Amino acid sequence: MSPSDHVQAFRDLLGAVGVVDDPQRLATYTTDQRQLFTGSTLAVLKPVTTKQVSDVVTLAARLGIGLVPQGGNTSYCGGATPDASGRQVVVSLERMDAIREVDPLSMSISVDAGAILKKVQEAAASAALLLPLSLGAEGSCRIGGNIGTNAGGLSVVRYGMTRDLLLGIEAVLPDGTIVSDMRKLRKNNTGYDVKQCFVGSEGTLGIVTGAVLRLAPLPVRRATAWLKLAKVAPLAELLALVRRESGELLTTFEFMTARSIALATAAMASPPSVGPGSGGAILLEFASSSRHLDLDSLMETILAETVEYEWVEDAFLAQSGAQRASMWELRETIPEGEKRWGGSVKHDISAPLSCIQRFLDVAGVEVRKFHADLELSVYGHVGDGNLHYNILVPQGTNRIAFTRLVEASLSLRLYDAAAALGGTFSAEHGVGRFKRHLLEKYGDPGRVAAMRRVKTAFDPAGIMNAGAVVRPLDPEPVY
Ligand code: FAD
Ligand code: 2HG
Ligand code: ZN
Repeated sequence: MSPSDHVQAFRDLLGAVGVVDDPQRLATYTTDQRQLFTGSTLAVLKPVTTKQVSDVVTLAARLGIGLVPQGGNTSYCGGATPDASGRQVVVSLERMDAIREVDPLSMSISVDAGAILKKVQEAAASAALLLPLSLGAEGSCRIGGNIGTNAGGLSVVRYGMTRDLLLGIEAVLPDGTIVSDMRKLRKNNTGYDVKQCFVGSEGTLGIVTGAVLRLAPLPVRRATAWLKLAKVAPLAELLALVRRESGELLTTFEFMTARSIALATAAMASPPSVGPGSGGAILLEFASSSRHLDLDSLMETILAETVEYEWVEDAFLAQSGAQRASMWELRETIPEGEKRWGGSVKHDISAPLSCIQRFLDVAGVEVRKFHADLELSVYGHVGDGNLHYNILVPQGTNRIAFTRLVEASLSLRLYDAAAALGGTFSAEHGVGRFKRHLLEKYGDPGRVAAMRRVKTAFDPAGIMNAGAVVRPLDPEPVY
């Protein structure tokens, strides 16, 4: 069969609107969002039911065509981008975006995997509940992608990662079998927790078509503060103090350096007047669903203590919803600020909290050894031991060439530093295509061997997202 026969076979299954093969419309699906790599696809398939997904997978397996599941295509590591062989087909879940059910008493929401995260948050909020997953890409990323990457974001310190929110799943295995386990149960010790296999699997084990997510009570009280850090502020100790005094109320502890703040500010139409101290800044938030707690006065008491320790130069408590939103917008605009600057080489570092400061010190030395004039944008979810340690592309430099140069040298020194402290090269963004060699280099050999066995057991023909995350046991098929 020729490639056009293959496309026709998929069209027979999905109808004309379910298959896109117009080259101009394919472009947004074949390039990763940072435009570091462009692959190709025979077509983009857009099923509308789980049965159609199963039919697509079965047909692809029969034709020997590889599949690349795609949600919002916001992956930072090329996980949703097909390779250049032209033998892979993108399966977009964008037409499967229904909110199936909100169950207020079970505190759960059941959705199609193509539902946009923000829409799911809104559906939960309309029932006075919170979907506690919050990230800058929430307006475009989709639940299947969040599950595929085990997305983290800005409230992990309280609610955990996507993994911790997943109660039930519906998915199609690489031979077309449908796993239909959309239960809302908190407890279900009936053997292997199959749904968790899909979390962080980045489309290599099957296609998620539906999910049940755990909800939390919707906070009605929030205290949001902006802390201007002193140069000597010890991040982990500061977090420990805040955590001890605020307990379960702490939802966000985000660190930003002055450079990151300046980049975001430059990209905002009306930035807040807050700025960094000599050691950067922290966005701190407490939230509660109880109307009876006075979070503002608790925040003020804790802030006074941090000032007494001389860790914080000054602190501002948001006085209105608008002020709060504007502090959050500043934080969430940092990636856009880096983009407008001309880009950055990203390092999504994780380290034990006790080693965060040590990582910053060692990494700083490595950066200066590499080049004295490099500029950094460092920020992140320090509450989770996660730093985005990004190197800004020097003005007037070719972004792609600079990225390749840094990734082949300095990046490895930074990952070495993280590894030496018990950390990793990917805290929340995943492995995808871009970091597969890093998993080989830094992953525990036994763990990588186990991953290969899981991959091969689920997908013996290697049909699902070949080239991403991990090589199978058998030679990888060339799709
Ligand atoms: P895609 O990019 O489409 O896919 C991601 C991976 O999941 C791919 O490997 C794909 O094959 C697989 N996949 C997609 N859908 C399915 C499915 N239905 N079944 C099986 N596999 C599937 N990430 C964080 O963790 N925290 C952040 O704070 C954060 N902030 C971000 C801010 C910005 C501005 C941007 C651009 C990205 C950010 N990200 C963040 C990264 C990204 O948004 C997340 O990884 C997100 O979860 C990806 O969702 P997506 O729908 O775009 O997935
Ligand atoms: C964030 O925390 C995202 O804003 C993006 O994870 C990180 O762009 C980055 O480096
Ligand atoms: Zn992040």
